[in-house]
Amino acid sequence: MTELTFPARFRWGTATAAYQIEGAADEDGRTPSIWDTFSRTPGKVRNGDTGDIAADHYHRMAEDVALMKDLGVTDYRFSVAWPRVQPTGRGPAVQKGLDFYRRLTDELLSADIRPVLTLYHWDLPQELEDAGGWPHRETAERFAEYAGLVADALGDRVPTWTTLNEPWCAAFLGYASGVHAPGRTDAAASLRAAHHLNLAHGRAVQVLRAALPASAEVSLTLNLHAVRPLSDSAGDRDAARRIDALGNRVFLDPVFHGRLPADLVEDTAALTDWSFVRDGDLEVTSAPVDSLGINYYSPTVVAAGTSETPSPWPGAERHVRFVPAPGPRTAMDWPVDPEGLYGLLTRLRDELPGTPLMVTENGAAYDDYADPSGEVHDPERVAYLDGHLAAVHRALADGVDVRGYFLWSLLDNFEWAYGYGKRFGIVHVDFASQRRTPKDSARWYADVIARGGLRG
Ligand code: GBH
Repeated sequence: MTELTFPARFRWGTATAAYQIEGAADEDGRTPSIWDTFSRTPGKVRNGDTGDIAADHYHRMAEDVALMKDLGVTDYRFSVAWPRVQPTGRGPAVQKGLDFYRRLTDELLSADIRPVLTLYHWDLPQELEDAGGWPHRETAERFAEYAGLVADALGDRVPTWTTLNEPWCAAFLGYASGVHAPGRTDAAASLRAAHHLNLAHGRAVQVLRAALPASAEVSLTLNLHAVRPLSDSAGDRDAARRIDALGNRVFLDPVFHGRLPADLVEDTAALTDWSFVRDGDLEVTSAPVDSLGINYYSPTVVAAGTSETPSPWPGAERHVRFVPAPGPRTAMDWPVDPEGLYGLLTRLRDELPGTPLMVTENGAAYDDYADPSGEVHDPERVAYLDGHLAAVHRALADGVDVRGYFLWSLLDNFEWAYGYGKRFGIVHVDFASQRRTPKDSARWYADVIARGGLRG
């Protein structure tokens, strides 16, 4: 079989997020974020797990960078914990918090790994939630100020900046279905949150452009939904249109086209008149970015019907039924379907010509097996990753400008509402001893990077 070779300059990365790996929740001036509050609230996270210690990355950062160096990755995508840098979400930066990220980026640069920094991966300072959170307009301005603090401190050493990770999850899992922090179930508030996240992104882009060197790349990451109607019926196609609006265009249109999707405004009219979108906002949300990051795990199949409330799909509950996609499943029970990734990439090639794309997350949770010698085997994860990278290769061959791929995740970590029970790492973490053991998938990825492609 022929090898699937990737472009010589393709970026091969791994990804993590602050709250999922760092631990040290009360150290060096860090105060609670909404995820500390949420995870410490009984019943919110499986098994009562919290990020208090997580993978203890705050104290093991150098060891973790060394692991990546062994893998041969070219890039590392991490997030900065807002409550470490600006604990109350207001006022000056905490030097010790910034120092950690300065040491991390220096360690990466000396390992010849490019730092890709995300400003917000869901850990809003609790004080800002107490003041109203993302449904409150001022939070966007607070975020822009925080972005400026981080840019002033790290702008000389970080080449790639991402404003938000998955605002869909922040808005709709956080404020509509309530399965993520802060756990609110207010459909109308979640739509305000979505707009204010777009506004926060745009304001941060403006601040970053002013603070960073001209060579810096500024981006955002969306968890886009590969939506498919169950059948070609008008009702099923309408369901797919609604979920495309609420899952994709609610962010893509304001950010890339400076407009709100007209059908979304109509679909949600019973919840809001969207008057929180003020004159000039859509110019801010569409401040030009240098690329778009896409996180993809599994496809979404929908049909005409109804779904349970509270749901993360405000206004769609009486029109849309979610249909389990066929085929194999991961340990999250998410369907495995690389075609969904291929479909998203080719769609974006057509809809956003000239915008370079990055797969900023892709990966899978599986139970892995340690053999008596201590080696950790995860054949399903290798198959999942191989299939999805083959889809990326096919997209490249079809003219999609995909610049890189970040595997989620480097380490087993705190999987949000699922706690430590779900493992996405290519490096196993024993959470009692904090021992790291690269899995078979880590060796497989190192081999892919070394040969610059798949064995075909
Ligand atoms: C990402 O979110 C996060 O950025 C990351 O922190 C996290 O650890 C990682 O993924 C793994 O979860 O109902 O079966 O159709 C993922 C966002 C949104 C993806 C909900 C799966 C539902 C799948 N997820 N979606 S399904």
